[in-house]
Amino acid sequence: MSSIHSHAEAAPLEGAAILKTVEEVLAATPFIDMHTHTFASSLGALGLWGIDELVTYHYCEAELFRSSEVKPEQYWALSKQEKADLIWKTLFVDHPPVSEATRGVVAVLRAFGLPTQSVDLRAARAFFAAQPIESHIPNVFRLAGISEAVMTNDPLDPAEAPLWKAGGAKHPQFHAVLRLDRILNKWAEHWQALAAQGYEVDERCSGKSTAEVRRFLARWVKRMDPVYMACSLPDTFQFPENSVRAKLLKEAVLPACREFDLPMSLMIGVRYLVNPALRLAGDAVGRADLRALENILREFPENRFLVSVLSRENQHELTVYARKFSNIMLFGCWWFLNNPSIVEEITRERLEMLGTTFIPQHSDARILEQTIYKWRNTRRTMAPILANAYRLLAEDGRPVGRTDIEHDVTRLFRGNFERWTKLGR
Ligand code: FIX
Ligand code: ZN
Repeated sequence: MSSIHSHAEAAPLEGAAILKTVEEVLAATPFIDMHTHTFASSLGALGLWGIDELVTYHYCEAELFRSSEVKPEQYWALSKQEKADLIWKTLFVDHPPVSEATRGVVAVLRAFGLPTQSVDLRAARAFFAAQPIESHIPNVFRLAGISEAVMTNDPLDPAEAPLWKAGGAKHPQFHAVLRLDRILNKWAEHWQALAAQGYEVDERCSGKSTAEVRRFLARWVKRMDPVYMACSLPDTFQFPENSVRAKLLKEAVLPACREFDLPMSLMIGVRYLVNPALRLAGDAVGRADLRALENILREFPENRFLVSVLSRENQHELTVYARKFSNIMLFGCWWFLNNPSIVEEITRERLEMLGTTFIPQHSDARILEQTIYKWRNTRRTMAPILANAYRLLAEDGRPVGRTDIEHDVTRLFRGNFERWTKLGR
């Protein structure tokens, strides 16, 4: 990254010019979307896209049950199109779509020049049905202002694993991640899947089990070439702990991350399926005891961690931990935090306490076109936050130029992730 000193003096920015320049630089910088649930087209039907998927996003499903008399069991019995029609009528026709999730669908329709106030989804369905996915993906990424997306890939997913064994997903705009929730959080349910593949593991994770899990991870690192390993963790997560999860983290996953020089992503604070009837929409949030994270950061200084925490109440102490340990990179305003009012609060605090040494956001898109509105929202929220920081810096006596802004925006939305992973090497 070039030195910033030469240009700033040349063209110090003042007043409205600061915000205008920040907006221009945010718009012109292609971001790396470092956590999504989107998939390269070579992974086929795993990748969700189009209007029916957008409208039946689990965020919208959660909101449907607040506005409709329909019961979850009745809803799940409907076809995908019937579900989408019901949600469209309930959340977009019967009521103005003012929530973040419903506004997002409107923003996607407008991005493609589609009507946003139709009584039905016929026009949108016809449009998306006419899009060849091979050209649609780069077009969506262009509209979203991202150069590449990082997937979430589960080596024990019966629908996904065979696709990787058959050749996987070589695509310049998609990077893989080895997602380990089934192994770390649900060992009792999934150890047999490893045993069935010839790994000498057992339910109590004894004997050769951790070494065999390392062998399994090494096999999948070679197969997927991931940019990091990842796991979401409950709000009750503890470390150290007398548990299979803690043992696997310590003896298999973190050593494998060191062996392959990969960061480990810890996404902490989920209360899984507090309402199982809502399926994917049934998870909630809980405040976590971040001393578990403190212990991990201290005990494994040779490991790099990408960390996102779900609870708003945990954010300040999390940011303080990032000042204490240089092996943690904070990322994103995850899931229930991905609302402009909360993103603003968290991002201001991080900027004040960490400068530009964090990754402000990821989209967590489950449907391809969601990247468009999620990054549009992020750019819209980030601009005044960064402009305010530069205004204060200029007032304090250090003029700010366009190069400073380009430097920081690139660092926040590309450089930090590239440095933390091997993407930059
Ligand atoms: O664990 C995760 O990666 C979460 O992002 C998802 O499980 C969650 O369902 C989601 O879609 C959040 O936006
Ligand atoms: Zn996610």
